[in-house]
Amino acid sequence: MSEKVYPVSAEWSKRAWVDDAKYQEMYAASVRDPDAFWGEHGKRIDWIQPFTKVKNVSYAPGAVSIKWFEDGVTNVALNCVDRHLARRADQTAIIWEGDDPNESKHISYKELHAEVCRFANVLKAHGVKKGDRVTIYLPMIPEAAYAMLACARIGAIHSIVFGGFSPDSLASRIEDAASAVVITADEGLRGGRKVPLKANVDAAADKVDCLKTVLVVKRTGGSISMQPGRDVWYEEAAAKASADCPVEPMNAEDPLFLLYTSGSTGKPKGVVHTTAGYLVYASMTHQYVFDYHEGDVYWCTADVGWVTGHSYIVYGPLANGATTLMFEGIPTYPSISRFWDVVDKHKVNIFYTAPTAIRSLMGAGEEPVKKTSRASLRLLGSVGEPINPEAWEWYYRVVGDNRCPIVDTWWQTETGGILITPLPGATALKPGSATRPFFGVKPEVVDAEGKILEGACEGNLVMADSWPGQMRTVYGDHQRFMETYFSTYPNKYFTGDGCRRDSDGYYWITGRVDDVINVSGHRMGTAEVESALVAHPKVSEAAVVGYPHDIKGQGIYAYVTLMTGEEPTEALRKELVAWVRKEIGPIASPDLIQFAPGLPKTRSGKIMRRILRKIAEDEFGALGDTSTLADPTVVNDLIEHRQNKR
Ligand code: 6R9
Repeated sequence: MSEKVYPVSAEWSKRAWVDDAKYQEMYAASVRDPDAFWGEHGKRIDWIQPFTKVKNVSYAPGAVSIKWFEDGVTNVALNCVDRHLARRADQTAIIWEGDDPNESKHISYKELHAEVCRFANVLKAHGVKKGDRVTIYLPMIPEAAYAMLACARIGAIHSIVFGGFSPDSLASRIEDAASAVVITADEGLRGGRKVPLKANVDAAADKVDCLKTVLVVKRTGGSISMQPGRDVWYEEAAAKASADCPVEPMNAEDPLFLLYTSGSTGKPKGVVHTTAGYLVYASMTHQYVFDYHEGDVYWCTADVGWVTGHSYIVYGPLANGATTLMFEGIPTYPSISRFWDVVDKHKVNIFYTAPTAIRSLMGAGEEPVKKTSRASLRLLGSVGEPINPEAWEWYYRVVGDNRCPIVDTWWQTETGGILITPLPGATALKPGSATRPFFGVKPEVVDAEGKILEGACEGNLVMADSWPGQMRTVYGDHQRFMETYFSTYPNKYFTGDGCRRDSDGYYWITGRVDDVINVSGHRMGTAEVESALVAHPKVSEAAVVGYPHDIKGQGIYAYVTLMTGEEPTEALRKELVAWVRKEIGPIASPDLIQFAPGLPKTRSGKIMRRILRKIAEDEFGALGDTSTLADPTVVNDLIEHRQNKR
């Protein structure tokens, strides 16, 4: 662990919204009296009917219920668009930077308003009403933001599916949400390559019954097939739609969106976020964590298919009247300097990306960074996985020229917004540490039995109380919500992460302690990859674990047992990798497949992943107790195979 500390500069503590004294004061107030604190900050958004109640939360076993501002009425699009028209109609809301560096555009708040209204009217014309679920499967084009805000405007619940997911993954999400409308594009464009989005929707549509309408945005003009009666060109429908659409009054606790995310067991679950608490929390964290001030140009490089794109490309920044940059492409196209070229082109002040991107750019050396100016940059951010101190130092020194603080923000799809993070004017930085809790956040470190650990310690990370951005339920399965997050440690929210707290009270996230792996900042349930593998006719059993990977953080390691008589060939290995890509999507591609004649199981038939993890990590000496295995010799076979492969 790094011992280095980077103190807050005098300039930063002066210019920022909060310095350390103010942080201490606000934090203390937020946990002493959450009702008073959030009652005040709840006013940062506009209300159609103000709330009179603030927090109404129970983490009680079997009766978990989370409500914030429950009698207030508002609308997210009203807050992200309409309320800015009086003061900033002509200010740029979204800077869109295309995959091709010659393509970009600025969308003002006034234009955003017209586009969102038009989109909302198209949805209405196709029968979408308040409470209906709309699936969005779009590339990183402005229409993605228009579609999200259009849903919010009319009270429909959006469910965005990342464009890298396969037709099967898309189909199961459409089905689970019982979504009648899908919004997609003919094709996406990333790094000069086309992504067959509409063709994927066609394949998914064959597997579901609920789908009635597919709205297709024209992006590349590539040839696709349109099914009459079902498929509609968005541009044609929009040409007939009015640029005026009233906002639907929404209760604070009406759902805003679903976002499917992987857990340790079963199918991905639909994380439900609601209207007001989510928006208050996303906008407040965006302002304080990134120290957003009027006129700043802010860029988060995530995809809107992930929660980071929801909260910190669209909702948080737009609620704050910010200028948010949306990037269609990838960091290495057309050259490895692309991020920094875009920073210079649009004079970006605040830049928020993932450790995996930093590590991969680090590999190409300093020159592609140093040849750009980056003089506009003031603040850097990191999210998605633990950032190793080497990558942190490189980001700080090479990208930030030793003058930009880095906010290492820890949070989850479930948390809606950032929970543990430095504030740039308040928090001395330690490379690799997400540092301290945001206002209203009460982290605790517990041991396996649930005992609360004090002072410097290491254990599992839980939250002792709720914050407004917390997820409310799993779509259609409140029982699963309670079991997943509130049963391991009664009366606490269990994050699934391990962490260390040092003697300064700083938190160091050590990674997942459950069967979730984090590949380049993307969450994958080992169970999902396993069920894809065993669906292959030649596979009898599979066990998947994570292992340390230089660039991705974690790679996917699959142990595969074949059906009797099948040969473990190189060709079959390739076939299985391609199979998983097809079943789930490229982000789930196994990095290593080890054919295993048998897997280490307990006498009751449970696979002992702890052992498989250690073997994948090459820690053969640290296997722990293997005496409960049904057949302990399996382990030696696995180690031998692993060693032969290196
Ligand atoms: C926002 C997002 C959540 C999991 C989380 C943790 C890991 C995210 C992190 C981090 C260490 C950080 N994680 N940020 N670990 N330091 N700054 O990524 O949401 O996709 O749901 O992933 O990612 O393990 O539990 P999500």
